[in-house]
Amino acid sequence: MGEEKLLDGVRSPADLRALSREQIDCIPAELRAEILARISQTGGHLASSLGAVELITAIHYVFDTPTDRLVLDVGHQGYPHKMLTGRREEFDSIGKPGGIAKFLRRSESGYDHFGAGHAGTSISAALGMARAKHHLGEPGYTIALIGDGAMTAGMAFEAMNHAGHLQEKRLVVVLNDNEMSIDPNVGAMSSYLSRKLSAPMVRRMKHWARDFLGSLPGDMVHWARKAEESLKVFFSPGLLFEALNFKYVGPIQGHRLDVVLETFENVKEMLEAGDGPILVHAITEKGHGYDPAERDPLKYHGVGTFDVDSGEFAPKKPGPPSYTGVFADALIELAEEDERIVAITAAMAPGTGLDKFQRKFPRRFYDVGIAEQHGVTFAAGLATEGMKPVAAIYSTFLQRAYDQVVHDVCLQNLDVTFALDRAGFVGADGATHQGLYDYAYFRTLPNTVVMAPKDENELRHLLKTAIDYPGPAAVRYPRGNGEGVPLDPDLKAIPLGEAELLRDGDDVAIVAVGAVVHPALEAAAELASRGISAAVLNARFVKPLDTERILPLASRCGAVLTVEEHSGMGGFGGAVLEALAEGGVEVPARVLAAPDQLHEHGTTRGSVGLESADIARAAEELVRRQGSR
Ligand SMILES: Cc1ncc(C[n+]2csc(CCOP(=O)(O)OP(=O)(O)O)c2C)c(N)n1
Repeated sequence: MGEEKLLDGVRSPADLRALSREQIDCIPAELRAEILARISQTGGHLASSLGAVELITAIHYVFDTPTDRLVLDVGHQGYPHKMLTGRREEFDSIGKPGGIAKFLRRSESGYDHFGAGHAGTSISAALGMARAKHHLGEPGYTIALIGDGAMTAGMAFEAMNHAGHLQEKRLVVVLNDNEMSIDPNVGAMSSYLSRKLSAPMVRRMKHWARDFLGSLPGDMVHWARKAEESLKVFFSPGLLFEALNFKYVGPIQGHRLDVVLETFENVKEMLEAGDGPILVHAITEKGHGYDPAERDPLKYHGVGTFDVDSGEFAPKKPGPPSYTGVFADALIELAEEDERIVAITAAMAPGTGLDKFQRKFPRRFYDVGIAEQHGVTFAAGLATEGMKPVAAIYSTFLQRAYDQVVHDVCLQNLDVTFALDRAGFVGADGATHQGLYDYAYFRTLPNTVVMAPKDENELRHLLKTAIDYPGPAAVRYPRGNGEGVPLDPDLKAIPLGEAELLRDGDDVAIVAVGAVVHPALEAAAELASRGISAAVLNARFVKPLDTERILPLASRCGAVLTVEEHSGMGGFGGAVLEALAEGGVEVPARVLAAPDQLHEHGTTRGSVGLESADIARAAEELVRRQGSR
């Protein structure tokens, strides 16, 4: 029998609010122990959740959730929230098919008011909720909890600007400032925020200034006030927010539960007195309360399974190099040859492999913060002057910068290379992170070249192809390990739009692109054993499409099956169907792709019918259909 915990009696925030002030003091330690015990078994976001324990506990204790809305930014820090809102028992299933999500979904709980996974959305959403309550005449405040990393997202400022303009009385923004994004945060804003003194010192300073002003003769007061303002600008980060019409509260020590509780009680009183919008600035430590994570918060941002006592991760199974690693090495090789190549990441240096590039070429590396939109237009600006920028951004996060891709890069036909990591299914991260829309969002744009390699070796060549191409080019590749194929020593550009016939056949043409080409080859081998002769064409290019190879092959085989790890709508298969229609090739055709639905965490190629056996089955059906015509 384990020790009895107060947390056992907390099934909802109402249970939490029934605890006394003495009792609530035990909750943070219990939550941390629980998060460690659970996440060490399943993997998940650790350091951010450990760092937000007191803030989340205090918000639920002081505010009347869910009437008061707590909106978490990104949602990766939300495990204490999930535990306090009745989902503690479900942590065994986090990130697994059918289980609770690693991020936030409205469908999961009445306490999750806004789905999240991408950064920077919380203030806009919370402001919208506050206005809705206003329009509907409903009670309640809205509280956005946002990290200093997410605060670097442009839309967070758009929302602050709007909230300040509206002087929204029901809105509280809690800035969880640990000076970290996934790794150290970047930007002038970040250094501005960290120019802080401890709260008591700031308070002492303000008192001193007030006493001093009171003692001055009238005409000197004006100048002294100016001096006080300058001092405040220098010592307190609040003025920036005050300029945006927010009442600034802080900085407070975000791991002192007593301080945090008292602050939120005061904030609630301010709200009741009509004193919003309010920004609470809390200083926290990423990974707080767990030594290994405090020492190396980057390592413990998102974890696999690990041993709590030693902090050691389960050993990785040896395997082929990751696509990310192969991309980074190829980019370094290319950059050694061409000084115009610079690399851009939006707060994802380790995730995209660009940390390696940064170590090699620190002056040719830019981390723009969680600012994909700015990152893309910044790349466009670099390109106008003859540089060759490579923006390495996850497929899912580039969605944020779509107009910048269209308006700033493609319409001006600028020489920007987009390296889209994590394309396809992403495993436990789920619906918010699936990379399933990039062919669609790129192939509709004039001037673009859109590519996907069949394996890590081809990635090297397609990266060179993209960088050599003097206009916008995107190359997308999946999460995880490559196929284990040998890597060619030299990089060579592939002629634009040239597909590759990997296996000839007569009965059906399987035209595949990206990481599903190898499964397509396996399917063809399987079909051969059943007496069906399938050709396999590795398209490599989604745009321009190799119609010179695809159309004759389709005509000759009399049936076409396209395969891609992308949404069927607007994807590669659609492009092939368009080309068949345009070319007057009338043969049975089918598109194998991700179906038009949400793909939650744990979705795999297998679960949506994109494995080799599914490809073989679909090809066989087509051949039968063709035979019965
Ligand atoms: C638009 C977007 N870009 C990138 C990411 C990847 N990402 C997830 S968490 C994170 C860092 C967030 O830092 P912060 O908000 O300070 O929270 P902390 O983890 O430090 O508590 C990043 C870059 C994302 N979720 N959304």
